[in-house]
Amino acid sequence: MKNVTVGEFIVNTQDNIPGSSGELSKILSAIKLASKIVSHEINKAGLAANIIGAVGSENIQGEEQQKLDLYANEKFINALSARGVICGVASEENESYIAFNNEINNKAKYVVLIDPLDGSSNIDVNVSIGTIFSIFKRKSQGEKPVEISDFLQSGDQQVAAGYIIYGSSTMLVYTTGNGVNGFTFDPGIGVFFLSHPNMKTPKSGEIYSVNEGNLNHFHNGVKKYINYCQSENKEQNKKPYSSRYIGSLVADFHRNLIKGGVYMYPSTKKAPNGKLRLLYECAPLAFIIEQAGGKAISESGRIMDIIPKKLHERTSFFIGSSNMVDTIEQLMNSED
Ligand code: AHM
Ligand code: MG
Repeated sequence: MKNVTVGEFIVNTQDNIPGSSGELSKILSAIKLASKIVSHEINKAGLAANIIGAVGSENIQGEEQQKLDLYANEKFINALSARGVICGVASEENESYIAFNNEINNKAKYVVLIDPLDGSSNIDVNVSIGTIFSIFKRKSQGEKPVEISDFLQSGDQQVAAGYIIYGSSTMLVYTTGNGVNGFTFDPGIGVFFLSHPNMKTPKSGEIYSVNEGNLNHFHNGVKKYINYCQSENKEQNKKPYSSRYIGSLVADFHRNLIKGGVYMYPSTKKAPNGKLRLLYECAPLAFIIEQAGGKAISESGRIMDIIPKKLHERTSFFIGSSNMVDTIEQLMNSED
């Protein structure tokens, strides 16, 4: 098979995107560029002491910011603004959205929401981390600065979404609503190649991923599901599932997408609305899993249906193989 680069793939599939005028391709290309720079920096983290560790500040959500969080944030935002193809960006690391308020960017149709470096508390211990992004069409009138309403859209309105995993290799996985494709970075020549075309997740899996330290505070339905995961049923040929939790959303999601499984971050006493953020963590991964044949829900329904009220809104989150998510939903409904 001919080696297809992500650049060639984007150009070749652009015609399948309704109303595409090349701008979306340029956004994906900006994300690709920033991800290479970030990947390079992450790989040096063990060698360059000045790039690991906390900055000493917290983001708006009270989380300690790592030096690489801020580095990645700057690289993605700079790459996205430079192409003149988006009018604004919202990031986990910034309290408010950023309007690229100039003549060229104000004419652009799209906004991007991004978690530049998710799972960054894992950087110092050499565990996989990731970037998650979501792309929407602006709703407000063009040629004016973007408004908050341009960002507060339900997951169903996404035009594209994806993630980059900085793992044993760096991969870019994205969807524009026509299936999911994965590209692996070849650091020798600095190019992403199509390695996982048309990704589909198994309907059922045998992996569950959850921070079981919080078990006592979970919804009764979730507790029952975890009990089910651990149980054995000879008649149904069910063995206990494997528990796998990295604590790095992109890495846990990526493994489960390929092998089949479910990732859960239920509401807890400490995080009554869940911990993860709807707009730049949950909704983009929900778009991807649905495109791969899986499902994503919160404790009250489908993730892609939620209309956000604020930029950094949190939600409970259950995502993965469709049969597994269905069972969780049934158990939660029966325990109301
Ligand atoms: P972050 O955006 O501050 O990195 O937090 C998100 C991370 C996810 O990657 C991960 O799945 C989760 O938080 C782990 O949380 P916990 O340590 O509570 O299990
Ligand atoms: Mg995050």
